[in-house]
This record gives sequence, C-alpha cells and structure tokens, in this order.
Amino acid sequence: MKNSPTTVPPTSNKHLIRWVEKMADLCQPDKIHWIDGSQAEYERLCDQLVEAGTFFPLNEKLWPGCFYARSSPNDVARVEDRTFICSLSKDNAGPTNNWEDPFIMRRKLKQIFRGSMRGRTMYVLPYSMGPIGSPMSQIGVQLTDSAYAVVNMRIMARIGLPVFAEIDKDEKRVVPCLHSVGAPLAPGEQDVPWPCNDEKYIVHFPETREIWSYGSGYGGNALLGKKCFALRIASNIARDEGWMAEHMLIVGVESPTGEKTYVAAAFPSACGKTNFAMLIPPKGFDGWKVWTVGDDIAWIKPDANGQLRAINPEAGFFGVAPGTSAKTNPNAMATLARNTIFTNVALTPDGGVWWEGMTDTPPAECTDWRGQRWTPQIGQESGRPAAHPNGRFTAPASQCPTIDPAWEDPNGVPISAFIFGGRRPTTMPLVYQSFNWSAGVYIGATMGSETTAAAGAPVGTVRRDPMAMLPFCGYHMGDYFRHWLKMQRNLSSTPRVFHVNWFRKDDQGRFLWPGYSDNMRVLKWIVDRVRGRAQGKETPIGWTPHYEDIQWQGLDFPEEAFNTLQAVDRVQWKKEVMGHEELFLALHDHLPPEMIYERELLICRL
Ligand code: TSX
Ligand code: MN
Repeated sequence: MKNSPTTVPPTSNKHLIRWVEKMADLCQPDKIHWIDGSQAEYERLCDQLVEAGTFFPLNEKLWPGCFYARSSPNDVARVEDRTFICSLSKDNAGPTNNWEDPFIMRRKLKQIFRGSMRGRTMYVLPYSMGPIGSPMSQIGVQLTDSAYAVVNMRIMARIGLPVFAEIDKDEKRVVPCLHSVGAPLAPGEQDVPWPCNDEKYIVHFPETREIWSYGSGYGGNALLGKKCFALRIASNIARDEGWMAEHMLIVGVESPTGEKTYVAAAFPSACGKTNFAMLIPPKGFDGWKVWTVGDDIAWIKPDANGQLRAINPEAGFFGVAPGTSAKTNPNAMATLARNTIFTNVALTPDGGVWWEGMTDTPPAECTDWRGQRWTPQIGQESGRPAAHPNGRFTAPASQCPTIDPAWEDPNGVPISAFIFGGRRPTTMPLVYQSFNWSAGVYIGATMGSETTAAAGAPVGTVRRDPMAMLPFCGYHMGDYFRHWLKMQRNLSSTPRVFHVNWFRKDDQGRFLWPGYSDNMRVLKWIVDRVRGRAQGKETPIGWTPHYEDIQWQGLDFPEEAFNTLQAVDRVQWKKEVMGHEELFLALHDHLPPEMIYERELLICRL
C-alpha cells in the first residue's frame, strides 16, 4: 500500500484493518496514525496544533493545561440543513429529517471523500461511548484528518488502546465513522489554522450503522461520538434493542438522610441544561446535594428487575461558554479551570479567555473569536460580541466538583423520573406532573420553547422540540413516540414524568421565578412525589404542588406570586392544545393513537 502506516495497528480485528485500508485508499492521506490515547500522544498532538496555528496555549498560571482555538467563520455550529438520515426507505427517516437515498448518497460521498485527506494524517481513533466494558457502552472508530477532533474526543469519550483491546476481546461490532475536514493540501501547500470546506455533509446510515462527516471541524459535526453516534445512530440501535438514547442530563439528588434519587431531564437549547445538571442547592437546603452524572446525553435501559438504569455515554462537557459564570454555574467554572479546550471565545492579553456573561465587567481589551481587536466600546458600536454565541469549552467531566460517585458505574444509575421543560413566557406553570406514562409521553412530545428574535421563526410562537430530540432522532419521530410508549412494557414501574418552566413572565415581561439554585425547590418536590411524600393538586393538565408542598426556607416568595406562577389558564391552554395539532399533522401516518387520545382527554379536562 502506498500509505505506509506510521504506527502499527494495535488491533487484530481484520475487518477493522481492512476498512481502514479501504478508507485510506479512498481519502489518500499522507500518513496513518493509530491513536493510543496516551497523555504523551495528546501532548504531541496539542504541540502540533500550536505549531499549525490552530491552538494557542493559555497562560499556564491562570489556565493550566488549557488551549484556545478559533474556527473559521463558516464553521461555527452544527449544520442541520446539511445533516442527512440515509435509510433505505424515506418513510423511515420521517418528515423531521433530511433524507437521501443511501445508494445515491454513498456515490456522492465516495466522490467528495476521494483524495480529501491528501497532505494530511489520517488518525484512527477508537472510542467507547460509556465506560469501557460496560454492558451499556458502544464502540465507534472515527477516521479523521483533524487533530483538533482527536484531542477534543480524548476529553469527550474514552479513547485509545483500552478501546482497541475491547474491540479485540470478542470481535465487538463497531460503528465506522469517517470524518474529513475536506481540505486536502497540495504538495508544499501551507495549511490554514482551521481547515474546512464550504460544502458540508453530516450523513448517517441507520441500517448499516455508519457515519460519514465531511467539510466541518466543529463540535457535533466533527466529534462523531456525540450527536451523530450517541443520539442519531444510537436512537436506531435503542429502538431495535428496547432501550432509549435520549438528549437528557442526569442528576442524582441526595437528601439529608443520604437517600439518592436520580432523574433525567430534556430541555430545548438555551434553557440552561448544563446549569441545571450542576445545580447547587440554595440556603435553606442543608444536607441536600445535587450530583452530576451527565449534562447532555443519557442511554437508558431497563434492567433485569424492570428498573430503568442510565449511563452518561460521554466523558466530558462540550458546553456553551457565553453565559457561564461563577454566578450562573460555579461548578462549570471549576470544571473548565484546567485541561480545557476553548473554541470561539475571546482571548485576553494575559493569555486567558473571556466571554459575554463570564464577568460583570468585560476586559478593557481582548481579541475576539474572529481574531480581531475588541474593546467594550468596539463591541457596543459594532454590536459584535467578543465570543461567538456558540463558543464552547471542552472539559473533562471528572473535574466537575459535583461529579456523581457512580457516574462511571458500568450498570448505570436508577432513573426515577423524567423532566421535560421549555422556555415558555406564558401558559406553562413552574412545574406539573403527568397523570400517567402516556400522558407524560404526550407532554414530552409536545414540549418546546417560545421563539426569540435569535431563533429565526416569528417571535412569540412555540417551536416544538419533542423530547429535545428534533435534530437528533435518527428515525421517524412518530415511531419514536411509539417506542417511548412501548417502553412501559418492560418496566416494573414507569418513571414519573414532570414538566418544568423556569421562564414564565408577568405582564411587565419580568421573570416570575428566580431560577438557578432556587430550582432545587422544584427538584425537591419532584423527588418527594417520586418517594410518595408530597401532595399533588389535581388540575386539568396534571398534578401541581400546593404552596405548602414546596420548601420555601431561604426565599421570600409569597403564596400569591406562587399561584400566579402555577396558574393553569384554560383560555391559554386551549390555544396551546390547538398548537399541538401542527406537529401531529406532519407525523400523522406514524403517530401512535395514544397521542390522539391524550390530546382528546386534555381537551375534555379543559
Ligand atoms: O440556566 C438557567 N436556569 C437553570 C439553572 C439551573 N438560566 C439561564 C438560561 C440561559 C442559558 C435561567 N434564566 C434560569 C434558570 O433557572 N432562569 C432564568 C431567567 C432569569 C434570569 C435572571 C434572573 C431571574 C430569572 N435574575 C434575577 O432575578 C435577579
Ligand atoms: Mn445537547
């Protein structure tokens, strides 16, 4: 073979070796590097990225072990319109996914990947989503020409030799993932700090369980273990095997007596999911602790006793930086204080990082995410933020002060409740509990956030995002609801289902609820309900807490304000239910009848 490997394959898996050779033949890299996952290798790759101008090492005193990167301005986020589900039948992908015929797409991909890695190294990156060896874990191998993707994946997943060993153990099935930034180099051509291509393809083959990603080096487009595998491909595997791959955080709530209750929660974007995953109880909650298991993805499976158990398939946090501060999320700030990769935030003159919302006063001067000089005045005049709104930190989960002692338990943690939420200025009370499982699935299926000016759609309408899975469900959304309903069959008891809304406003546009730490008051009621300790008040939409069911110690929140916050307005709710129809029409032929029944029941109760 022309591409003589620079390192010897640390695997005996013939299928894997043959696939690597085939893909190298297609992509024509200069070198092949089998990733061992060691610290020394990580440091060499980081040095190389510094050499290439992709990474700036941060001030070792202020930000030990941290690096700073700026992406190309045309590669700053996931590209949903370039994301494809290539199932054999279009019907299987459903109306909420972009579908392309797998044969046509394969032909197209072979064409664009041909020679795409010329002048670059192809890294063979084996990774385990979930603790290595856990019966709930899954293995992928990502071939990539991006060292940036490799070092980020080392934080976000378990990678390297132990994963090869796991593959070799019993010829485990791996999900092949091919990734190229789509920027081959001619002989002697000078590379750019952030190579990528204007034309992007994020492609999933659910039947053959493959991922092909082209043209982007950023986030979910390039760290293929995360959204591509752990959600889009895994949702297909989970449906076939009777488990759930969900876009959910997982927390463990510990009471003063040491009783531990785990819940999983799904929120649309911009609801502060990572903040909630790292919540610190407020004053008045002595002895209560919230432990973090994960902030983004949960793989959830019934155990032999019919109890749902969940793992966090990730090993790090790929969090949105803007808005993260010592006030909004001290645990995140502690987590990202070292060994963290920052992308598309601002660089300060002392070799530190900054982003909007990190401190009350911005630095007098810094370099913005585009590499240009930025001062508060320039920001004000140009309207440009110093950090990109989707600027990120990649930080090891193990560094989180509240990381749960059981976060790497191979058997997962027992899940007692699901929480759905959304950003809803009206209609939705702070918290309510569904009457039963199918009513709960209905709540998840119809959840969403009200659109803001930033979101594109007309302001003031609700953008539905079922279970926060709209961009991540790798098959038909109607079948996905069906799968949720069917899960009940393998459970001894179903988790309790709740809906929360931290974002209800008064008619002056002010938030009615302080949020953040005070969300613990809601979480405690949820735990008390799960444990059969707290009262519920029956309303048309579900059970809500009485004022006295909430622990108010440390917060002056009058009963009248609480009643406003919890109000179920029949007029608003009738409008709300009408709004559910839109999504259901789009899914009509795959929509489980239970969803129609639940809607009718809700209308009757209203
Ligand atoms: O993350 C948030 N959470 C969850 C925290 C565990 N945010 C930030 C959302 C953007 C990512 C919130 N914003 C929350 C919240 O609970 N609530 C709000 C709305 C809010 C904002 C500011 C105040 C109150 C509510 N400030 C004062 O009352 C002073
Ligand atoms: Mn997410």
